Amino acid sequence: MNDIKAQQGIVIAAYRRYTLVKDNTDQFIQCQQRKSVGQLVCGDNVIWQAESENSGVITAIEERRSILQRPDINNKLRIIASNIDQVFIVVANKPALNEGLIDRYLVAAENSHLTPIIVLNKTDLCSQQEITELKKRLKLYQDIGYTVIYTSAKQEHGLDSLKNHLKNNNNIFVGQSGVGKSSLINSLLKSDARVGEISQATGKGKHTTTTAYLYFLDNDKGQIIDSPGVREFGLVKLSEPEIANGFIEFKPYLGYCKFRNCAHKNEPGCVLLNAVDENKISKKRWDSYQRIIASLTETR
Ligand SMILES: Nc1nc2c(ncn2[C@@H]2O[C@H](COP(=O)(O)OP(=O)(O)OP(=O)(O)O)[C@@H](O)[C@H]2O)c(=O)[nH]1
Ligand SMILES: [Mg+2]
Ligand SMILES: [Zn+2]
Repeated sequence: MNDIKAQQGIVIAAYRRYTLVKDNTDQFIQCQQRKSVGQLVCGDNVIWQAESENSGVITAIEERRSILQRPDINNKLRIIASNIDQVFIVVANKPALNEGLIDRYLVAAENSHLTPIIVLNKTDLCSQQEITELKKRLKLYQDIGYTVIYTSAKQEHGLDSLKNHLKNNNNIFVGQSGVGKSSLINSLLKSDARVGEISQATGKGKHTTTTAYLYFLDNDKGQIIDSPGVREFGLVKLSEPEIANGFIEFKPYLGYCKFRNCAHKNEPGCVLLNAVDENKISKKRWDSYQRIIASLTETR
């Protein structure tokens, strides 16, 4: 009789045909799953039973401490990863920095109670003037209270600072395709995650990483999930108040408008509009908030 006792494991990657699980002794096991288990995602803690030396069957998922979700092409919400603490929003000058995308990730992270950190990668590709310009744009986020880290995966710059924020935490790298998420992980861990070229024609990434994959930091405790790049990050199923809450610098003002149901458009006594007028809230972020609210009504 095989050893069929229940064991714990963590989902490294959930593929279409099987799920890769790492057990407590650092062995990798290809698992099928009981139907009742439901959708498995990278980072899930699972209970499984051995079937042969390196295959098994997953019988249960332990409760998820946190999740990061995003809508798929059919606008259906999908969980990208579970049991994470921090979301590293990786950006670059190529593909171009897009504050709208950063803001959407920030809203998603805040609403999932995850700590976002912004990483500007590929600093080696920037001229001094470009760096100054990018730092100015990202200072907006530092002023609000977010951490911004500057890295070059290619020249291995900024990796110590990145590592300091990664250690002892469960982390996920997100961002547009081609910004260098997998390259950063390779530089950090000396791993061999697949890295792809940027399309010469469009200047965009080629969606090289297709499935989220969990890596472990060598000595320090900590995990990093590499996730597939996106073109856009939609935010379905968040309400207007949830979106406002995702703009953390709005928080001191929320609930103080003259009208309880203030839409913050042109109502008298709107403390948010007032704060924008007084430059206490950046006009750039305010416009971004309005664009997200407008996009909600478009998709509904
Ligand atoms: N010059 C330079 N190139 C980089 C750097 N980081 C990544 N690249 C290059 O950018 C391209 C895309 O890198 P990837 O690591 O595949 O990007 P990704 O974010 O994982 O992309 P997806 O998996 O498609 O989401 C590759 O050609 C890398 O060699 C960097 O710091 N400097
Ligand atoms: Mg990748
Ligand atoms: Zn208002």
